[in-house]
Amino acid sequence: MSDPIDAVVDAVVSTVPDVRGGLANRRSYESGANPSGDRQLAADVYADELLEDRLLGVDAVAGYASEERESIVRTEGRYYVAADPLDGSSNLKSNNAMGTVFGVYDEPLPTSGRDLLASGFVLYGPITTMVLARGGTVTESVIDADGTRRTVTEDLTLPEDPTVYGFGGRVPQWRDAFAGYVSAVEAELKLRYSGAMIGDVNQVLTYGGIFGYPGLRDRPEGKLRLCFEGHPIAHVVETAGGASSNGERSLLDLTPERLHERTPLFVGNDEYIDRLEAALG
Ligand code: P6P
Repeated sequence: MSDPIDAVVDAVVSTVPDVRGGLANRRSYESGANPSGDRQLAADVYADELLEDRLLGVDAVAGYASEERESIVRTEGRYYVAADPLDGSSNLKSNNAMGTVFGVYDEPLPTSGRDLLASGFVLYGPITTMVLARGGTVTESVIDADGTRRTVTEDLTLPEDPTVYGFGGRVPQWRDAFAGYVSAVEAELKLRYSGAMIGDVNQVLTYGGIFGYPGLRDRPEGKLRLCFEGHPIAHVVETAGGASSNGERSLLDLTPERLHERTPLFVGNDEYIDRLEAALG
């Protein structure tokens, strides 16, 4: 019998050729919005429907939760998958990177990030890659046009000499303590911010540094969703030897009360996370 987590990951991989091939003609906005109030592109809906179809076809999957859907689709199974089907889809109009974020939880959602068994993301960049964290290690693969997955990096770890930073939100909305922290960081690192979390997180995984979307004056909870973005990305970066935080503690120690709950989100080298928590403390 095949490993059930492998079957979940393979189901995500099986959507890649269709999603990548379907982007060019799905750049229009749908009439509706997602549960977070974000406008939905046709590509968001398409990727979400593909993921639901493929993941619910896996016997081990008991539920599929999506950033694009109000509630969880439940079935018989063991594991619960949360996905942001197309993180950064607003980049489609400007032809910049975006991708799919997913987490495989051992408990019904919403639940603690410590219940993650695997997490990862598919990055639709100049090439298509998957970064996967499971079993205490992070692997990077290339996914070819025919859906073949080829490992290119084993035991991926954050570089010890950080290079890049990127923070979301409008600067006037940054709280004073955070703005002061950024003043120090920008004197040490190079700005890399693309508007798609996983593109920016992949820069941090590649070059070292820190990415974040802080709590803002007018939006103290920040923008990014804990279950669909915070937990999976924190699990990847912490497995790669880095750290995560909501400004106080690891994102993995947080349990959302609501499925679409937002959180301030920071991931990167532990030196920068430690300094952030000291600055906001
Ligand atoms: P802003 C994309 O919409 C997203 O959810 C993340 O992928 C990204 O990091 C952030 O929002 C970008 O937000 O406010 O810079 O457009």
